[in-house]
Amino acid sequence: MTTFNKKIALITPPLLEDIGHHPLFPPLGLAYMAAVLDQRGFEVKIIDCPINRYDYNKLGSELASFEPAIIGIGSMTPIAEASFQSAQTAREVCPDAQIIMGGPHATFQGKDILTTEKAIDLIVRGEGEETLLELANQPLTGKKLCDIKGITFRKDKEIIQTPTRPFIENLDTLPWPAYKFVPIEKYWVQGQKLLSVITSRGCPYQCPFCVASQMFGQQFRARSANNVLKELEWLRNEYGAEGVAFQDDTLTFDKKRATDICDGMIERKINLRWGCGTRADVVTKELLEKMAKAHCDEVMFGIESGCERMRASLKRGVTNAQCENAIKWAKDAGMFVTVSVILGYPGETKESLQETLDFVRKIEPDDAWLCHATPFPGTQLRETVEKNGWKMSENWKTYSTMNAIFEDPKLPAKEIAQMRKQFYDKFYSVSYILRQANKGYVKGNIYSKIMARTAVNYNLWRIMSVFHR
Ligand code: B12
Ligand code: SF4
Repeated sequence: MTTFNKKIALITPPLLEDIGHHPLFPPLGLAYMAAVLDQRGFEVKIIDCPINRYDYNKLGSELASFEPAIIGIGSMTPIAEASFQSAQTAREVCPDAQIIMGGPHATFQGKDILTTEKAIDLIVRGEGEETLLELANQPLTGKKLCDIKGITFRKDKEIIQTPTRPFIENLDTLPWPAYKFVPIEKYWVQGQKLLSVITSRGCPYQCPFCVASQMFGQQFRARSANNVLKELEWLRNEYGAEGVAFQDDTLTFDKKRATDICDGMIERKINLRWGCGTRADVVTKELLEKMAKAHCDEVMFGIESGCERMRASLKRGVTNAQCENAIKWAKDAGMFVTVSVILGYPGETKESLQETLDFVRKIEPDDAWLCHATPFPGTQLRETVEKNGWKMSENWKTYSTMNAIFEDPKLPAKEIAQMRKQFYDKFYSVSYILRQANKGYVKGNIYSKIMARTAVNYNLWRIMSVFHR
């Protein structure tokens, strides 16, 4: 029988020091691939640098002692530089390993990455489970790289892109994420053990600022309610989860399935607090009430604009009235409601921006993410900015949605940033702090607790910056 090195390391790169950080969530994508590889007899190690506070030296020593045959690295655009640096570290300590990069950034930038990043051998595009397994099995099957779908690789001086791999049709066939390889005891939010779950992939909408449908397909592929409920019970019983964050793009796209999940959570007394994101046009009052009954205490709506003209450019197909209704229903049901908004999309004017900010103020969400329109690789937005010949940042670190990335000659980036700041200066008011403190400390909503503190810190920072001018 042929024996070969079956060790595979999967890496989330160390944190970049000079960019803002989100709360850390377990690396679901890596945990899914680890589960598939583990099931097929591979020896897997996830090196989760951010949560362990590993730097490149520690990453190097972890890799050197494991001696993997394959090293897989995840990538999101703002942390691309950390992924590249991780690849260099990996190449230094494991010169013979095959170094693979996957995730949303690599999927759309494969050719450029392979041109400049010599430490990286190969890119996996889109869904990784089946492709990585095929690559891992290569010593056994002898399959040539050009016969493996969904990859981009270097061959002599050429860069070869194989055909796109069909998406996994039945997500119930996937094993649940192998959290046993992740230090999940470290993923606590406000003293609550919060794990991530994803119940669907793919998005039928085509929002021009988003890569969801290019990454995971235009068809909404969903796990069955029963499969999801069993995973929730497993997370609670096996890992002591107290809450879960549903990472679906649009959890309630199929309202019947969402209702079945909620009914199951109630009937089976799953008792996990949870949050999710969705669109205002795929919820009803009844569904939101049921979600609250099933312990949903946070919902995020991508409303994107308050100006109907801009929302049409953003291809949202949702009206202000639908947004207002959904937010009211969710708040009435007792949930913490976040809205996300895109500022400065091509066609935006000072007036449309003001209309959006006024709309957000009017609907009074518990939190508002005001994101600068960001031309991520693979988006139609990037194509538009390129076609218009506008100045655009190529420094991936700036792609956090907190900064303007391109300069629309009709609406200076500086002006957008100023209006954004003015919005937050007013939004995090004393009455906001009192409202969130009441919802958080009296009624027990953890998101409100976090926001009460965030708003206090924001105001302290504003006061301090006056003295430091
Ligand atoms: C959870 C989440 C986060 C979490 C944590 C992410 C984490 N720990 O994985 C937080 C809150 C930190 C976050 C932040 C941001 N996020 Co985010 N996030 C998500 C979300 C909702 C789910 C990710 C997930 O778990 N997916 C499920 C798993 C199964 O998919 P996956 O992670 O992509 O992994 C699969 C493949 O990509 C591939 N793969 C991934 N890594 C690797 C590695 C190898 C070696 C291989 C072979 C394959 C492979 O195989 C995996 C299995 O199929 C996605 C949307 C989505 N539906 O995916 C957006 C998404 C990834 N985020 C996005 C964005 C824009 C951001 C932010 C920039 C902006 C923002 N305001 O939120 C910040 C940037 C953070 C930073 N500093 O880098 C974009 C990515 C765009 C891009 N080019 O990078 C996405 C795709 C949303 C979208 N539709 O536009 N995010
Ligand atoms: S923003 Fe949401 S609805 Fe639009 S394409 Fe992306 S995931 Fe789909």
